[in-house]
Amino acid sequence: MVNVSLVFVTRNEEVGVAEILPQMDLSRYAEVYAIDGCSQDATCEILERYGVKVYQQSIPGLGGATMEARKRCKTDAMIFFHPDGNEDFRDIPKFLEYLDLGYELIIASRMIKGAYNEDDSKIFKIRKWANLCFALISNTLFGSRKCKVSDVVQGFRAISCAGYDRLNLDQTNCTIDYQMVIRALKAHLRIAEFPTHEGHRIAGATNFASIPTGIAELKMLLREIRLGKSCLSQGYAQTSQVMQPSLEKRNLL
Ligand SMILES: Nc1nc2c(ncn2[C@@H]2O[C@H](COP(=O)(O)OP(=O)(O)OP(=O)(O)O)[C@@H](O)[C@H]2O)c(=O)[nH]1
Ligand SMILES: [Mg+2]
Repeated sequence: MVNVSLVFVTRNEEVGVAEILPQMDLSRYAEVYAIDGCSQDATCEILERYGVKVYQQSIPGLGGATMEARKRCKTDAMIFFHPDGNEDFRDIPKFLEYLDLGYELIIASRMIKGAYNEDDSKIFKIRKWANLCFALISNTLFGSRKCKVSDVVQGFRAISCAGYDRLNLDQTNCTIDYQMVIRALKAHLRIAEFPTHEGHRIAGATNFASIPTGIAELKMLLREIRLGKSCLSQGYAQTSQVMQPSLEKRNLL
């Protein structure tokens, strides 16, 4: 069985953490820790009360948090969980199943059959459509018929440390998740997705307003097009392109 770390990623999420943590079974993970972005509220105290070790990130931003998570990780893989209500903690064990099957990047998708996206209740699904456009572009440019990702900006995901290290990720801001997907496609990591239901933020406000986030994603995408595969760590070429099973087959649970 793969040794896995569960990583909480938090910035001022005291209400979400207080509501979600008591419902979680943390005993299934080899390590559990949080990467915090200088929370001004009681987030860190609540996490520590439930036995979760909290590290402050040395580089600001969501990408900085991801890099800190990798730096702190002593296991084979990391599952990223954001305890603000958007993500269903009951889906976390599904990542373990896929990691044990040898997948290197696993994403809880809000875009595939059986999933629910917060925008699904709206007539104009602006955020969903924008994210589907980003997915279409990266799949067309870097994916293949059998190796595609439907939810490229979803942070609720798991990645093997070996896979992560091949990607040389360098975005310190909110574009880290999309960059991870693009480079995973470039490097032919073994990718799987399963459907998830997106919930509502329990309290507080988003850290990522749509328009500046969209512009940042676009800039990062253009840079990735320019860089091609030169950005990957040496050794990526040895990785074989692994056939991805169909979405139905990948929906194991
Ligand atoms: N450690 C760390 N966590 C962050 C940072 N920015 C955001 N987060 C956390 O990352 C997660 C995602 O941020 P959100 O603001 O919820 O982004 P979002 O899910 O697109 O927005 P909502 O739909 O409003 O929830 C949350 O758990 C935040 O607390 C940061 O700079 N450092
Ligand atoms: Mg959120």
